[in-house]
Amino acid sequence: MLWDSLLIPALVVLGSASDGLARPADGAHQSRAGAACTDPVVRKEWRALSSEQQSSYIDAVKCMQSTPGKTAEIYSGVKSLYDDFQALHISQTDNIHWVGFFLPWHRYFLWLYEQELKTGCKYAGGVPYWNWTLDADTNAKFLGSPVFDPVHGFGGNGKYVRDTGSNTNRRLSSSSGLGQHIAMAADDPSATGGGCISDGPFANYQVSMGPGNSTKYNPHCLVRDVNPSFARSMLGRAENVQLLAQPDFWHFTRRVEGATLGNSCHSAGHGAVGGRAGELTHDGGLKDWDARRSDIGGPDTQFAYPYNYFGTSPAYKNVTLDFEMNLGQIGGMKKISQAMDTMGGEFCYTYE
Ligand SMILES: [Cu+2]
Repeated sequence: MLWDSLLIPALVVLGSASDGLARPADGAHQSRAGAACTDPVVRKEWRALSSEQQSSYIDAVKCMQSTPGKTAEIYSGVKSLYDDFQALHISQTDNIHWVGFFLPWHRYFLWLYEQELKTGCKYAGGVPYWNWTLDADTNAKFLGSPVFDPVHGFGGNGKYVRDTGSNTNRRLSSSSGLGQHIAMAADDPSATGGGCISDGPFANYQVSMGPGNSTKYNPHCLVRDVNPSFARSMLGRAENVQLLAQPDFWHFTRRVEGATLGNSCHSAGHGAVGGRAGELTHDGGLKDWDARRSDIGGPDTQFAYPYNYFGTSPAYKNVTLDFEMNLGQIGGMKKISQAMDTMGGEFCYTYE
């Protein structure tokens, strides 16, 4: 299982430093459509990076957060390049989850973010990812994950806030079903934080938009609410084995998102870290490659069959490889077929 971690609105994105990755100066590793991808960018697990590489990545994220964005005329909340991506995700939130293109959309989204790190913040290399199965064995281990390290990571938990039942810090106050879904976990009595974070490189970061689906400017502190019990339930090795045992893409993506809006590694990624807001995506591997690269399935409409979250008959079609995904002003329209191969089309990256 290859994991990449993208924590969009209020958290931080794991991406990478490339100091240790020798790349041709001419950028030949970048695949253009039709060009062979012979020297892919390597996305590495956070703890596989040197401390210099970790710092280099954190610096690049801070650069994204302090460089003017490109979509401020469309979204009043956009103040930075980082906000461009928050706004893009917010604007698409109710279209891109519990659909057949959940994973390819987020794959493209993360790749666009990786490209902006390079072009906007002089950063080369791949976004790091978080293999949370290494941390989800025990509560102590999860709370002590290197990802939360205040010096060599993204900083730790928010201050503890008692859940009074109306505390918005403990509830992802979204109007969508997704928000309600995550709130189930965020109300868990084993939640340990919920308040503004107070350490690490993003302690004073002001989140520009949200909570929920608003793209209006609403600066507020960055909140985390680490929930190790929730993490252990869906982010451990046992669930990973189950994910990889799925027979095809459709079964796999349903399990990633939660087939009946129950817990899943997707919701656990939100609920075990974010509290009020957070986002995680995954690149998965199932069958042999030839079968996998053309295997897609699921509805084009959020919460349509088999989820039927709002009833049994929303109008929908099943997606095919020709389905066009909306990556907004940053990425435009992309066919699912363009997102099936991390070393084909515009993509040229791999994981280790
Ligand atoms: Cu998402």
